Amino acid sequence: MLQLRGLNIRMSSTRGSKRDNVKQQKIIQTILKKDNPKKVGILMGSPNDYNKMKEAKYMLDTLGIQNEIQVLSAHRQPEEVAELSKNARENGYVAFICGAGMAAHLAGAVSSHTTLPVVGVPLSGSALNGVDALYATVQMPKGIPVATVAIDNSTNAALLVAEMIAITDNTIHEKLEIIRTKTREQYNDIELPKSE
Ligand code: C2R
Repeated sequence: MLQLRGLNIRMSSTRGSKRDNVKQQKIIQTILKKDNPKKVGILMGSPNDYNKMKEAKYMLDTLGIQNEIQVLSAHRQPEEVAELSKNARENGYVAFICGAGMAAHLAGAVSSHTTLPVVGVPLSGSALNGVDALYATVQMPKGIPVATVAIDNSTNAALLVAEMIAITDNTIHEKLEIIRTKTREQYNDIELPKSE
């Protein structure tokens, strides 16, 4: 007997038809999913970062990967960042994408509290055009890793996280292959203007 949130599910072993067993497995999987939904956390340091970070959400949605996007600043809300990242695994997160501009501390702060993968997106918009955030995000000390993508490229952050998930998820793997083929085909037929 499997017990989940007060529900008792009888596991049929040798008795019961194959169809019943498949049905039962599906019910169990649905309950497990509900109890522990796997999701990617998309965090950004300011609401002003949303236009750049929404691209990550768009890509994850396209791939059918559950995600949650929210504003959370390590500088302005250090305790909330710690709370979220310390309990992330138990709350169903599988990875984080953190976008921040200027003195970008967010991705590193999240990574310091969890061993889940963290991808940092350095954001432009400052007087230093994102180079400040790039250096801050990429230059993590040994032991606290942050995978850093190009300035403002939150799409690549989503693709990178999807590739991690695809190591054990064949459906996501197939979708990634389709996207990759489409990207290649887009560049195969480009005609340049003829020179005089
Ligand atoms: P405001 O526009 O809200 O003043 O923010 C944000 O990501 C944003 O790009 C200006 C910039 O500050 C960044 N910020 C960080 C962090 N929190 C906010 N880099 C952090 O915790 O790293």
